[in-house]
Amino acid sequence: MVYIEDIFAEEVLDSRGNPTVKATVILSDGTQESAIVPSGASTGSKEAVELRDGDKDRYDGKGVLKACENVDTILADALVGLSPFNQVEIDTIIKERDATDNYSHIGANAALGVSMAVARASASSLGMPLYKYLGGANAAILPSPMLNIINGGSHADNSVDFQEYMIMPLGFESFERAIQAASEVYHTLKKLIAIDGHSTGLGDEGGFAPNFKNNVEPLEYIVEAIKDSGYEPGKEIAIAMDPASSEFYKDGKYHLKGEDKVLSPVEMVEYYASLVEKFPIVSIEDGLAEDDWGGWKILSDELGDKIQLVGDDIFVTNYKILQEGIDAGIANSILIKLNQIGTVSEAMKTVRLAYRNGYTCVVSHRSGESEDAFIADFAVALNTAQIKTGAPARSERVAKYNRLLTIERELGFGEYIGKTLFK
Ligand code: 2PG
Ligand code: MG
Repeated sequence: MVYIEDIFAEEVLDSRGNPTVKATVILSDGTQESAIVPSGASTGSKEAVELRDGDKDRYDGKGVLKACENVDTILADALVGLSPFNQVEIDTIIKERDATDNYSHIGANAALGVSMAVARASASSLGMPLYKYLGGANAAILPSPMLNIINGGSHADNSVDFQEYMIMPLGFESFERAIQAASEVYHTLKKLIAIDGHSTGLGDEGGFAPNFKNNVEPLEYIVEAIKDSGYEPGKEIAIAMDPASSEFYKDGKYHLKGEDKVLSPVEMVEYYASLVEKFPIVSIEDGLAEDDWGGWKILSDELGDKIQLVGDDIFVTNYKILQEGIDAGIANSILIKLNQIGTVSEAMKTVRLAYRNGYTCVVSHRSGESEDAFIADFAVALNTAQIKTGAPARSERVAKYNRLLTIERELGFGEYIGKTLFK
């Protein structure tokens, strides 16, 4: 019987140069696998707690030595000797050892590192790719990517209020062909913004981050870039946005500094409705703020039958909060970020709840990432059919797309269903 022989963690760096947890699991059959935890910048207030040392002498307080120690002691004590093959049992024990409802004791970074590393070690021990271990014979759908090609908000130092302008290459027969199209549009966009004298410097997720004159101009550039690359906007390549509006919501209003506007929730919904009229937008994430449930209801009633409305900060991958959203008729989709909830099987539980209620799921990276491509396998395993993991540039983003290219080739009969995702 294979059992967990050792668990330990070390402090490594994420894509922003901040410390993060790398957890390693060793099994009795000699298998050794690791996982690196990502980290967000525009975080929802109800996310599971990422434990930081707070010691200002190291990494401005962002060290994670305490979280690593919790892996080496609390989690190793609890899990060594157990079979790695029951992920729910492993994750339940991790949760019990924390004994809070938001991982504020051991840290969600400690919890998730171990949870992911146990899953990966199990797959490896059984000689299976991770997506097959997590999803079995049913893992079949290659997700349609949302590629963030213009960055703003708290992911860039520019004038753009909205955090993410993404393209979705939907009208293709394979993931490989879809990524080719996305990469071509990315390069065309670079040329277009350079010709106009804009900076081609990149934001945290690999998208361009120039100072545009307002929040609409990026959409105009993207449509142009799609056309100039020889693709049809809307039909072959659509647009998705994540304004991450909790970041510019204050005292019940939305403050668009880049446009010198202060909008009420109703006006903000009208703003989005007019964008949806003019541009081939199929999905808006966090259009309204996590505390603005009233506004979210208006947004859902107004646009919910036209486009996908993804809840990120508002749901934080939490099944209890998602259930409240479902009951209130809010959104029709949820962003799935493993570190928002703390363990692999809890994220799976949220996905199951979403599916049962007709909500779509978008598996997502964080703005602080690493070479770890766990979420690529996770998206295929759960057949979420959508993933957002940044621009087709910068290794921590590309690692996920490259992994999906490999999975598609390996599966042979994988399905790419972009054409049927949106009406
Ligand atoms: C988001 C994410 C990822 P962050 O808002 O959806 O793009 O950003 O990781 O900073 O929360
Ligand atoms: Mg978001």
